Amino acid sequence: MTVSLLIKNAAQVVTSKGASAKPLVGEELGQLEVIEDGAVAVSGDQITAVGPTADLLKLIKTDRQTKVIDATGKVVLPGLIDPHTHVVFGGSREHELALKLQGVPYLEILARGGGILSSVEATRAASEDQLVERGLKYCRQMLAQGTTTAEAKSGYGLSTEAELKTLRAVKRVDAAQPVDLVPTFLGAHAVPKEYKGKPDRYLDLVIDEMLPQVVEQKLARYCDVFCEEGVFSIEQSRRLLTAARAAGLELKLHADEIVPLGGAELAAELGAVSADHLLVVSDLGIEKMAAAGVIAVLLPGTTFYLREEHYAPARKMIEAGVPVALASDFNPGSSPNNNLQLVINIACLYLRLTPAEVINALTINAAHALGRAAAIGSIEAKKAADLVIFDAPNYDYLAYRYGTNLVDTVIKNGAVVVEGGSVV
Ligand code: IZC
Ligand code: ZN
Repeated sequence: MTVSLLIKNAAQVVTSKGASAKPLVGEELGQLEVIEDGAVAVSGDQITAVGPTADLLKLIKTDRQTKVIDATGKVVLPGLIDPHTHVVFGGSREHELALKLQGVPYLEILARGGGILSSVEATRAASEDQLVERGLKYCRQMLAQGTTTAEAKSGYGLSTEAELKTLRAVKRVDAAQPVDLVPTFLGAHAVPKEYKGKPDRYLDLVIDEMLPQVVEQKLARYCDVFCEEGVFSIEQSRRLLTAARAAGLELKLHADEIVPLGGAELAAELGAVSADHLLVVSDLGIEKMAAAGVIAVLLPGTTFYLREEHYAPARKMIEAGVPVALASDFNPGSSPNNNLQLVINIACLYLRLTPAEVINALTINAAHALGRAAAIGSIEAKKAADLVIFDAPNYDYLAYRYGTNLVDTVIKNGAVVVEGGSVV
């Protein structure tokens, strides 16, 4: 078999194996296949073989067209997957940093009409083209940092027109650059100022007007809600998500981040794909998520940036059999970071995950959180050739170094899209 791309002599090729049908849980989360002096062969957009370099060289043929990458001293991983981002938005919120440093809580800034609502003003004011331009910039940054697939939520429009504009922008950004974006409708991200004090009236608009158009125009795969005190209650979240499910969307929730309302329990009740954040999840919520197979998408970068004292109880969830994934939560307020390498550091240091657990949580389990595990998330024959080569002698090194982009090469669908650390 003649291959179009060959990576050889890698210090390590690191991947989960055989976990494409179900996310990794419990002790499985810490299990990785590590191939020393490894190689990966790619034909077109697919991985065709993976194994020790010496074995692979016997198996495959190269010709003049084959691109050969010598990964001596480097580590090859599946492309990183970011299953929770708000990557398309207008404006930025650096002006809130001073308030934050004075100790004004996140929900208080929102209640004063700032926070999410300040990003809503800027997003409404931006044209679709301007949103696309900004989205492209952020995706280029993500790609250069090793992310090859990401979720992208709406939620800074909060009117029918501005939510549809955002989701159309997501679609255009997806089509115009290598990072694959999986779209999520988050019309229930906050109550816009026109509906202040009337959350149920606003939900009527989301359910009766926005949702049918989002579905009809095929602009989203998932529906999400910010289920939080002062934002949307359990009952309101249930009402929206039930309607979204009936309309054909799969479900995600911002759950139990600041106040323990029972978002995890609701996620299990409704058969959501994931419940995200979970800093203050209850023991019952953990139990129900494990039983229902709801993926916990943990966002420790946000906990860090909000300076919360307690991180999500990741070890407890893993021990209880909840499938755990990780994401950046890239957004203009609580997590203006789109580098998953920083999430690796924070997850190890503060969620107390091992580097192996973190890699699985950012690859195969993240792929499950986006319903894409049959196609991406591991280095296995027939999967899409989405790969990252890190300038690191072993995978522990990724958790050890921080603050430097260690990406050397990124391959998306078999094409080299980052080389020598720069987007090509
Ligand atoms: O813009 O603050 N938590 N949504 C829910 C966010 C944070 C994003 C933001
Ligand atoms: Zn979020």
